[in-house]
Amino acid sequence: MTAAARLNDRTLKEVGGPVSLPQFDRRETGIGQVHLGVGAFFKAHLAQYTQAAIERAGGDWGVVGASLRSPQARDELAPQDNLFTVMEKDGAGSKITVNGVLKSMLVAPENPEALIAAIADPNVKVVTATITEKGYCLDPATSALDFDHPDIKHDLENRESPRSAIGILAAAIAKRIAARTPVTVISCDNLSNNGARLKNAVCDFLLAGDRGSAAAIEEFVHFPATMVDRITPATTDDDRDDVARHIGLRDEAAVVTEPFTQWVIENDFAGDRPKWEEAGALLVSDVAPFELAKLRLLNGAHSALAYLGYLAGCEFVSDAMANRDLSRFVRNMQHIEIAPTLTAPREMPLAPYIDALELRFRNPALKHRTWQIAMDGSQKLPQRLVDTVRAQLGCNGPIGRLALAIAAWTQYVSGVDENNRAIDVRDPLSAQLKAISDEAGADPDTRARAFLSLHAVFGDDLIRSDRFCGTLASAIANLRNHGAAGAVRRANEEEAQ
Ligand code: CS2
Repeated sequence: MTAAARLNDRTLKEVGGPVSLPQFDRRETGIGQVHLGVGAFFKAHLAQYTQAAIERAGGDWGVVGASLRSPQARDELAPQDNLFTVMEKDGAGSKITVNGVLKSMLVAPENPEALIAAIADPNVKVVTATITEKGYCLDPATSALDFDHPDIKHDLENRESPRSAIGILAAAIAKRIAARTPVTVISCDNLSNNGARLKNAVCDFLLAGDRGSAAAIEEFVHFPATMVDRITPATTDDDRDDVARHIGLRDEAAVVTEPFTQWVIENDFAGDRPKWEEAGALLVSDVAPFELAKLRLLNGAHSALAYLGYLAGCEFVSDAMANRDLSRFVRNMQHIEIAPTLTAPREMPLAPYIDALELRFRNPALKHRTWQIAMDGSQKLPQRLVDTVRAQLGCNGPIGRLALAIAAWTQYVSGVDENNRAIDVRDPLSAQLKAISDEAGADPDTRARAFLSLHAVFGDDLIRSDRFCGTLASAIANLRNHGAAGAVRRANEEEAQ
């Protein structure tokens, strides 16, 4: 269906149905936040927290949004005066909000100087970032900045026209240090110790060019850690049509998400900030236990469902969950292999969290493609599955299911599925992963050792664990002989005996 008019400031009053509209004066609200990486997640999560914070506690917290690569988000939002719809959906129905926090959009490659100036503006007190795991350009072994990364090399030579998020942040932070205007920079990506990682990357960049002393960075810039959570698949044409049916206007920038949302932020700010706690965010002194629980139980299970589910022919996470063997396998993995590696935060007991995850993954209204989650596995596996293996190896705990999920990844990145159909593998290391797979050939033991030698994903310790090498080789053989569905069934049967 095509609704005639487009959502924008003028048509906002025509929005039909029970839709929440921005309850603040967009025009009068000044800018206080810059966000790097305006994608579906930002719209469904951070923008909603900021909108609710402004509505409940006021303040000049309008947002300058930035895209780091393509102009698409800006082009979708421009005819809409940067308004967009957030539709929360589950089997029971939907709830719709129009979000109005975005004041303007910048596209970094078109004008990096404008983005640097926006971040350097002293009125901006917080910078939030969703730049994905690979956006940090870190050496996975040391967590130091990867000075061999092509974008970092480029940016060190072109400091005023950088192209990486790190180069952009560093250029702006150098200006803020010179002007002595403090700022808080908040990483909102699914990485453990995300604040410290972002700080490392930016500090390494600045120190490499004598642009700031470590002490000045400490004094003027804070990098709190956060745990962010809201499952938000890429928007589809069907989603846009559904939104149009509900609001009576076309919205090319709409997002569809789940009702659940969570944000835990380390209470370490350099200055003022939106009152996000009024919107339900939790401010704590230590984010690590929340972050680890979420990364391992949610994202770890997500990646397992993505690789095993994809190989078993499931297009969406909800299809994978509808497969009784797979959902049981993942639940066992969470309870038996992941939860024992975690310390539950008081506010987040693990058994109810796992139960809630099951319902969230089953959400029939979200079309979350296994292929989407499978992307960038080399960047995601370390904190989602490999660290959990490491923790279990340390106490001789169970690792069979984690190994099967990792084995499914090795199959997935080979570029062909069980029926010899090509897989469109998206990963910064895709060429290297394919080469490892091709060179290793079919022998499970050789394959296990070849993949475990990949330092960027497995460090240098796991190849030395005979136990893990053996378990991974068995999982690879199991997958080869029985297919993903069969291997998962066998893992469940073994557990029942
Ligand atoms: C997902 C996450 O795409 C993925 O890798 O696992 O984006 C996940 O949906 C979010 O972390 C949920 O908060």
